Amino acid sequence: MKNILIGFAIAATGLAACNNSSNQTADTKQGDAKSDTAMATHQQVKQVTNDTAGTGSTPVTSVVKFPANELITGYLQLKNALAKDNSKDAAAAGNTIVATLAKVDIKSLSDKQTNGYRDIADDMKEHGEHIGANAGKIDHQREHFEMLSKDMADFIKTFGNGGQTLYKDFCPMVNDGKGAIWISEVKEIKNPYLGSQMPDCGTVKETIK
Ligand SMILES: [Cu+2]
Repeated sequence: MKNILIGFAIAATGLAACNNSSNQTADTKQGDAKSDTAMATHQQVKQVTNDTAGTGSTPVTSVVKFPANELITGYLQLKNALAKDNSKDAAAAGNTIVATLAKVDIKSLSDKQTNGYRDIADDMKEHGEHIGANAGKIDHQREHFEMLSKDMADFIKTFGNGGQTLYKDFCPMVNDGKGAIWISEVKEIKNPYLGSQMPDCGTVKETIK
């Protein structure tokens, strides 16, 4: 009887692997330390925007024009291309992300924002460039996408979701068994790491409204 129970336990663990078990450490690890600063920066963004709008004396051109939406859109295009195993479109989206980052007028951000942004943007740029330069090497693109997705999650925490509901998804089967997250605009799972091999592997871990 004991053996049977152990057998069940093992089977249950195996099944849970594609669902929810292994990522809890990942989420908690990433969470608390960062969220305080992230929230603070986010508040700051709002405040600055309001101030600028309020003073009236500020010329329209100096209003913070931060392409948060464009960056998110570029990332989502990349994510969808990878989910379709389309390395060429993924490369194009990687280049779009790099081009969008180049448009950011860093002088329009406050010092505090600039620091938060620089860390994320430098990293994003590097991954965008590698993805753009590696059409035809989808495995390599996916490695960079894994790191870019963490940047994107940080970016959204800091600068918001651009007004659209987003989902933070997790697949425990990739990244040498460590699992990986991605950001999606649809609730349905479409795995960008495994593509057609296992399109629906993963779960929604967080809804970002
Ligand atoms: Cu690379």
